[in-house]
Amino acid sequence: MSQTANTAIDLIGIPCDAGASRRGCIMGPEAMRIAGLADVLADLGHTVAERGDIESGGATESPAWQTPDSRKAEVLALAARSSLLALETLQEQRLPVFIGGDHSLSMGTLSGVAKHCAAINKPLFVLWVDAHGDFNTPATSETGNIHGMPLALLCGEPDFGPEYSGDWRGSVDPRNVTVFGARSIDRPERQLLEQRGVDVIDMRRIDESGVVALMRDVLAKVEQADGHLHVSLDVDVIDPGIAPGAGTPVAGGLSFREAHLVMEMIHDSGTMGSLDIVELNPYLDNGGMSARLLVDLTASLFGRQIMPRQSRRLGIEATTLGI
Ligand code: HAR
Ligand code: MN
Ligand code: MN
Repeated sequence: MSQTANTAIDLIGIPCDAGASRRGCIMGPEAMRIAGLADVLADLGHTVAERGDIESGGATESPAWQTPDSRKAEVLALAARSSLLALETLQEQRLPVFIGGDHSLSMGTLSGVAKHCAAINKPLFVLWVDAHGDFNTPATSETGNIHGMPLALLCGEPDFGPEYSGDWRGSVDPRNVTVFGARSIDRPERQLLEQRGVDVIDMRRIDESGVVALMRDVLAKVEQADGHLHVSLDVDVIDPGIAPGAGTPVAGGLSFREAHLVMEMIHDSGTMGSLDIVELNPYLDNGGMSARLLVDLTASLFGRQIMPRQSRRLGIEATTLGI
């Protein structure tokens, strides 16, 4: 399934911050609603269902009072529910948009997506758009924060103890993963990413080659394999100057137009079948600035265009398709 005109989209909030060290991204789903996400997508001609929030358990208690074990348990319980919901939504031919919440939620969403892809025999590709690699393990992490680990767990790293067992473990092939926009990767994390064959498109490569050439290669692989593309969009990939609502900001991120261009190219490829929007921290945001930017980026992902243009794939005017 892809996001052609009139896609059935389910908006699913996953309010959690137990995977992060700074609180606040539990408010991310509500901020995205206030910034108008549903209306913007409906205005593009899509059929949008607001599915509300996944029950997040004990997240109201301050993590400072919680033990690392109880936070871990909370992350894992939420992942189990998210995984089921991802699978169910895709089985119903709807495109799930998961709104976080910290990035640990992707172990749940992606494992459900992976199950769906396995059932319909479609190769799964992951585009992890993030300042970070999120490829730490409990053995390599300097912070112990689970939002820095989901990709490693999904890609089957053995360093995770039995308490991490679940469908997510090893459900993603690291050779089908691209990290895009990276500029903060811990040393042992870098080694693992290299060893497992993850393609890390760091900011230097983006500076040197530009978004277009790099994204064309990424998307061509998915198109050739007729794959399902899962996009996991971490707000901190964008430069903190224009997206301050991030708990772990890193200087030197994607510009406004670079970020939009990535989204526009994904849309035009017609390959995206599921999406996470994560790490928005409204508590740190500047009057909704980052939330609004994320809503606009999502609009680009779902077909908003400055001017109508030739569809690269079909070779006909996009306007005649109503997109
Ligand atoms: N690499 C650091 C760690 O493991 C920072 C991870 C920050 N992660 C996110 N998601 N904000 O990308 O703690
Ligand atoms: Mn992340
Ligand atoms: Mn990040």
